[in-house]
Amino acid sequence: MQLSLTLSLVLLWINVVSAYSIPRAPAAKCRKKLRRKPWHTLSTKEKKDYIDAELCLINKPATLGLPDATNRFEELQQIHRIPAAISHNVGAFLPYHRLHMHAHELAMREECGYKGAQPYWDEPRDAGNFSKSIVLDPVTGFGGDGSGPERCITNGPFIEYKNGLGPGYSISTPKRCIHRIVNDTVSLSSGQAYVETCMKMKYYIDFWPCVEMAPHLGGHGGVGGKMLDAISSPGDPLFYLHHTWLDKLWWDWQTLDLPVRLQDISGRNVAPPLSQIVLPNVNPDGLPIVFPPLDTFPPFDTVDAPPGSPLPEGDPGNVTTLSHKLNMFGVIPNATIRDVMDIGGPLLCYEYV
Ligand SMILES: [Cu+2]
Repeated sequence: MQLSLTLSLVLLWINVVSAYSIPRAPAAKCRKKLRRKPWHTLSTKEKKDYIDAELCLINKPATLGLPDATNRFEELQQIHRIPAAISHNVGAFLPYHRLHMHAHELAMREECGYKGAQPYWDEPRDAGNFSKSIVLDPVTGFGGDGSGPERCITNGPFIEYKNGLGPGYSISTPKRCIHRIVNDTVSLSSGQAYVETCMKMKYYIDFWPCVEMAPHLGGHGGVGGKMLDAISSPGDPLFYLHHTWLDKLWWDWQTLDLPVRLQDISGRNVAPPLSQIVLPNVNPDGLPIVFPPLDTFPPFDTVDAPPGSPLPEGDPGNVTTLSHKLNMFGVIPNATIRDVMDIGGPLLCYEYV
């Protein structure tokens, strides 16, 4: 009696824990892939559903006890900030962000009743002309450019939202509006010519830095403000559309030689401090890269990882390998790079259409 009571209490506890704190384990097989589409092809209703789900995450209390994150949206931002020094300028850049996009998509679907997939911003359509993009539409999109000394957004569904995470690793008190400094010239780096340069790369060791430089900069710098914050940019919901597009670029490149590129991962796993990285001003094909004005970046003293930040785990040496661990800090189970190489695999189970 005593034993069976203890046993059933243990089972009850396991049920409670698995229902509330450990997200569902992925299916053993991918049966029905989620279809990720470009934003401009979504219906008005699909756009609204996505934005409503983002607002739902913003309005849901935090559950993980991560420092300074006050809601679910900020927990997803915080799991980008904490490991930012080991997920940028390193081989894990694309795998880490692939899993992060998946975590966001899953949170929307499982916690906010969203039925769709994570959309992406097809940036070459708007490169050089971000200010006119329908992504920034005040009614069906994410609101437009910022204005005034604080460069706060002045319209759109996120106008009321204030975020305290950033700049860089620092915290803002009081919290700040979502700020943007749209720059059409900087957005040129998301153009097709830059994408094609990267697509020509034979190995991941060249492909990853190519993408992290020009197309990656185009979205972050073309929107500017919060989006230009390498550490805290997931405080602007546009972050997820931008990085899902970069994920698509990686997948497009992988599919050019799938058997080889489902295995091809490399690159250093520790980067120099962000404030010491010197960026090239041309891409590998010699196309010019225009940077946003220096004073629009987060202050240098806020971008280097604070003491105690995580170090890479799972690689036998200083090179990124398939067994490299991707830490999601409880939002979803941790995974390895091996788990995210195939977007149609059992863990991720999506496709780009
Ligand atoms: Cu990032």
